Amino acid sequence: MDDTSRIDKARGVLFGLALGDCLGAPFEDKVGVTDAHIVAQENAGDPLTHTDDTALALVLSRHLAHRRGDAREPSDLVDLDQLATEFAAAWHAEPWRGYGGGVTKSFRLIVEGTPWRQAIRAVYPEGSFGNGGAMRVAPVALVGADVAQVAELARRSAEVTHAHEDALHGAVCQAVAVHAALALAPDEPVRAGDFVDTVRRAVPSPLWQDKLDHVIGLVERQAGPAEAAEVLGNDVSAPGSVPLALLSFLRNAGSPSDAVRFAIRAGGDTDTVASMAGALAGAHSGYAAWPRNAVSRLEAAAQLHLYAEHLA
Ligand code: AR6
Ligand code: MG
Repeated sequence: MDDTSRIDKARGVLFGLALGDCLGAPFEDKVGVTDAHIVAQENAGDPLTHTDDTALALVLSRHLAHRRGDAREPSDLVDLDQLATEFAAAWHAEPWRGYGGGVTKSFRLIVEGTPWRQAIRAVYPEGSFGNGGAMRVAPVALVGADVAQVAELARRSAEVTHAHEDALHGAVCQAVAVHAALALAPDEPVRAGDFVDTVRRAVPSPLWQDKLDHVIGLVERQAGPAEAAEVLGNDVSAPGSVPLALLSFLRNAGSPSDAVRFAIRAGGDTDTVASMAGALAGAHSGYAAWPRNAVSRLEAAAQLHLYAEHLA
């Protein structure tokens, strides 16, 4: 792949993540949403305001971009202590972005000086299984050289807030899927079976294997958003949202706007599912496939361009 295509795909990922988040946010937990409602949002004149998903993805992108020069081992790209501090600082600066209840309490403790390992167990002793690790993880797919590196960086980027194994599997699942989508040419069809097999090998857990089997079944019978949400879930947990994002992408491969709309029509945690679906669709189709009017209205457009160039 030449430099221009790499940058176009990196932009596709980050702008897809932000666009899905911004378009999905007004529809959280709404029922009866149609494509017409979403298209009206895409074409509105206002700036598009993002939530915690994009806010933390920007922090992770900046972290990876800064550490790239010094990292001796690939795992050095994520410095756990520093990243925990940076995430907590972003929450502290803008606590109104829509953060989850558990992570809000952990960030407050970290800002007050509690070590992050202790802070993240203070709320849920078993750790959070929320989708917060997965929603922001896509930038690691731009810097990891292979599946093993991407999976390791995904776990490291997630574990500073999410200690539950399912949250870590969720981050790995999303990051490896973005990495696999980046490897396909924009005009190349996505073979769902092969694609899901690549992801499956990275999440060795009975729950996740079962979820991914359902994803394949839903692709095969061309399920719509309502059935997809019923079978896979559409909530703030990692297992209840990451598979739905993957399905939204696979059911609409080659048509990024449709992937985002599918995720939003599935309801529930629409900002996060649409954001993850957007990152996947953008990884496959590239920046050029996103509607110009909508991406130019993204609040963080300038930063997204900058980090995409750095990380590509
Ligand atoms: N036990 C019970 N409930 C839990 C547990 C647990 N171990 N873990 C998570 N939850 P959180 P996130 C529930 O707060 O993952 C935002 O809207 C609990 O209800 O760790 O960063 C984003 O946009 C908790 O509040 O934050 C995403 O949509 C919720 O899961 C989402 O929230 C979220 O976990 C991401 O949240
Ligand atoms: Mg959300």
